[in-house]
Amino acid sequence: QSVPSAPQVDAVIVGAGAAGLYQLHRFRQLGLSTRVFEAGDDIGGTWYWNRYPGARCDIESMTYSYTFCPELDQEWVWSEKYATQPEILRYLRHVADRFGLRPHITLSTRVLRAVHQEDDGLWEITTDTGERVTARFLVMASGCATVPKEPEVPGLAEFAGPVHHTSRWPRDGVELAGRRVAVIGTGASGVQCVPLIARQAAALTVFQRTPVYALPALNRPLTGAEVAARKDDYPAFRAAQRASKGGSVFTMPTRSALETDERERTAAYEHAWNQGVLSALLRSYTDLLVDVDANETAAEFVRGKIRATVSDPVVAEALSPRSYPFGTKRPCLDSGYYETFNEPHVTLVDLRRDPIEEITAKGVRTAGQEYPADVLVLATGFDSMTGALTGVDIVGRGGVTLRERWGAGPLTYLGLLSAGFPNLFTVTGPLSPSVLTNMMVSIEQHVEWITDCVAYLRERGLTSIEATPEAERDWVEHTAGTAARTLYPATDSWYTGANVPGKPRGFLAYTGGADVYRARCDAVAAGGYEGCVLR
Ligand code: NA7
Repeated sequence: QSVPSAPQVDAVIVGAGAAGLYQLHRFRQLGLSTRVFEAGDDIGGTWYWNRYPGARCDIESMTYSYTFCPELDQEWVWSEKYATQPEILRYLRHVADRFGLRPHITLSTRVLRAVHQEDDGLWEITTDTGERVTARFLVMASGCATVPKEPEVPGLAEFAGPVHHTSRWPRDGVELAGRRVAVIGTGASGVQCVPLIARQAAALTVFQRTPVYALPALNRPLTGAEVAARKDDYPAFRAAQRASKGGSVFTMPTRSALETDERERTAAYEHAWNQGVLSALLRSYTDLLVDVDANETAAEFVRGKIRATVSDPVVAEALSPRSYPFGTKRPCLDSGYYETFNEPHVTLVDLRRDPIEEITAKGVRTAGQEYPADVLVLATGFDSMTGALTGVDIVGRGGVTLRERWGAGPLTYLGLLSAGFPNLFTVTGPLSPSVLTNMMVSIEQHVEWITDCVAYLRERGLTSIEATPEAERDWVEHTAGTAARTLYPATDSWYTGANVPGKPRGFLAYTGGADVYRARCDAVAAGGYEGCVLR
């Protein structure tokens, strides 16, 4: 069988979440024939899969939404300060319908393999339904928290009752009423589901390895007046978001925590706490993410709040993070998380004192005792940022896979391109700032850069772009050097790959700020794609 020299489509996009949908829209506007493959049986990505009780975005709804379409901003009405998973999924479905995207999306189809063909420069993409498609451009819009991670404990298969990872929650829900439920993991997903599970379960045992810093969400319905006010101001607000350091509009700090006296500092933290906004506390002072002593003032403030909320001092202490600085692991927004541990039917197991030995048919057995359970919930996170990329057999120049090339850690130029993989783009890829920002704004920035790049090539009759190994190496070094000036890299977290055993260790995001990063990406484009070979 001969290999076709003209692609069957101009572009293939992997994933129909917020990134894939917007990329499809922009490619269609550019006139590219495009196919999207989505493993789920509906669109939505993160907001399709994560339907556990309490799943909610922790960036405000009127901020965490697409910024590109003023009409969309005017017609869509968010109901709460923080949108639930079902509401965000409804929004993404509305976007797909509004922009006529569905006919180009193939659902329930996972891309298994993508091979760059040396002779014609096309990508040949193979799916789990046996389809083969050739495309000039391949865009991985496969998300940063896509591949679920199970706990590394023996016996999971022995458990007699249902086991559900939070990101694979059954559509029809899980029968929790009257059941004894065990939750393993206390990251964002654990913190969100624990209070809701506690309301239904007869008994709830929460297995915590590392405590989180959780701040109050202070979620509430939005009033008509505030929705109207934001809608009036949306164009300016959206522009400010795009120009901002993290995709949200905030006043940035100007003072050092250590140069502020304690009373004033506590008042500032109290004010930040009462905003119910994820990053408010971290934005109180300039030095919280670069100076351990400065950070400790904020960390201790949060611990004080935990002590004031949790009535049993031993439980309060177990819930208080001490092993890492505040904000170096992603903080959480909570709605009643700490209060839940005051309930008589809720038990916290501190795995640092009493580690899990195995899962048995009847429950979870630690070194100290066996905790019986009828339902097991795994809120144990993801192989974040690289898992969805290295999980596909992406074969570049010389038959080298992305997995092999990234064996010691991801190598990207701007988080967008990787040397040896011509015409492969990664939306919110590793070594971009995306996971430290409002993801929607980072997605849009990447999609627009990719779209402009493809337009640039087509206008000039070029067919390929590829990062040079030198430009890539400089970017990898620059991101590592930038991270090394912060407190981030020293903390074990999914930001560093430390949550997955055997995963290479390194800070996986760019810490220099989305504004600085955007300027750099724009400059690269304006300079005719510096650091890339165009053919
Ligand atoms: P996270 O933030 O990675 O949290 C996972 C949690 O599961 C965390 O508390 C882990 O403890 C715990 N965990 C993982 N493996 C184990 C084992 N083997 N034993 C015990 N406990 C374990 O995932 P989330 O889903 O909560 O949130 C992911 C992000 O998605 C979130 O930050 C948002 O940006 C969206 P550890 O801290 O590793 O000791």
